Amino acid sequence: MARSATVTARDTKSIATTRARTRPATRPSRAAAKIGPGATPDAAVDAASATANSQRLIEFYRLMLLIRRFEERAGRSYTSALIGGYLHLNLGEEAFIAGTAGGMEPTDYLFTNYREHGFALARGASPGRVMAELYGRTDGLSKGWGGSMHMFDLNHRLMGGYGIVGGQLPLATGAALAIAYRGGHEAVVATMGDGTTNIGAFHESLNLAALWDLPVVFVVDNNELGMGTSVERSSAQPDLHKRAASYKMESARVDGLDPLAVFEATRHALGRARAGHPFLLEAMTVRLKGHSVVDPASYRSKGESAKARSRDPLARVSRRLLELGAANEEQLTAWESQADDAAAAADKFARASPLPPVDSLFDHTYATPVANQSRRLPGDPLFPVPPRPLRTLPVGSLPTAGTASAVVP
Ligand SMILES: Cc1ncc(C[n+]2csc(CCOP(=O)(O)OP(=O)(O)O)c2C)c(N)n1
Ligand SMILES: [Mg+2]
Repeated sequence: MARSATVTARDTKSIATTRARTRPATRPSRAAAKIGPGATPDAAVDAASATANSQRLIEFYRLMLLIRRFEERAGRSYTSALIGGYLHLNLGEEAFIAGTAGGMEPTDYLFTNYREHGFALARGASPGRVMAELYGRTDGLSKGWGGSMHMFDLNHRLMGGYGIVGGQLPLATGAALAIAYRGGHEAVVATMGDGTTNIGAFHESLNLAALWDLPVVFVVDNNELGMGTSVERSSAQPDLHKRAASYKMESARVDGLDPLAVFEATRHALGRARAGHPFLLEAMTVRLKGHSVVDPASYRSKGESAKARSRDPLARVSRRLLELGAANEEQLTAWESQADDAAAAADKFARASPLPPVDSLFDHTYATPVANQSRRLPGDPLFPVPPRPLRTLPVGSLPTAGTASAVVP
């Protein structure tokens, strides 16, 4: 499939213009209406929590902007053939990521899939190191060995980054089992796509987590599409959170376009998990572009694509900030350009980072050297493996059928 059929400069621009230029609503917020003469003590509490929520919403929005600008820039570099391999972007899932990561504690562990750049940023990895990983450079989060789908950052307890659909789920369940043995406050969050709920590992993991009361929250990012197949066409029970019932597991569905709702839901689910009740959370998100950057998403009608664009979470949150009076147009514009600058700086850092030396290509393939095996792949033209000396056998020495084996190595 030709890359030219993917994210064009015009396309990215249309996504980049995420902020609907709406007027601030004249209607005051619920909490603001309660302040002033006649306000009750409860109103003061309400107002304080409204302020805290506005502050949190601003932080989430700025993170969402960073993810959006980062992803758009990565998409451009990919279509310019500066980034190789696959590239799956988080365009449309920014609110979900901000809320999920925001609801976790720094000591919690996150296992996710190949659509994870935003999660790496949200967990606190430097944008430059995340971008350098996409470029396959030594300063990358996985030293350039992992690329887009395999980001690891132990410092921020980001445990990958997996290209095999559902591959992260048994590992996350195992990590939760280790925590259960060890004791303590930590918990595990395992995110996945909607299509992943039809993989065997999903059911095996939920079953064991429920049987053993593990501190794990399974989070489904329901962007309504596997690669190109809708949930309705692929899942007999399209209300995916209801699948938890098979395992007597608690579950909920949340609006994945609302970062505060996702934040609250994640905190609640993690609270339950820490108390030994694993949880299945389903967040309804949207995928603004194709499955990966090379997918023109021609299986979606124009109407469906337009509907997806109308659900852009950035436009929603910026509108809400204006309505709440938590930000004005100038602030929104300033935050946009700060996010632009951060993505540009990440790109510059990545391009300046050296490529790993060629002879380190197979380093870290094995945790420990495997006995009697070359570290290089046999037949690899870069690292020729010395041919094995051929043994010529004297005539008549070959074993005949039925005789004890004279094994010829
Ligand atoms: C075991 C396995 N089967 C198939 C694939 C190919 N594949 C990659 S992503 C994907 C769709 C997954 O959809 P979903 O879980 O909804 O995640 P999304 O990409 O929408 O985030 C498939 C089938 C794979 N990587 N691994
Ligand atoms: Mg999906």
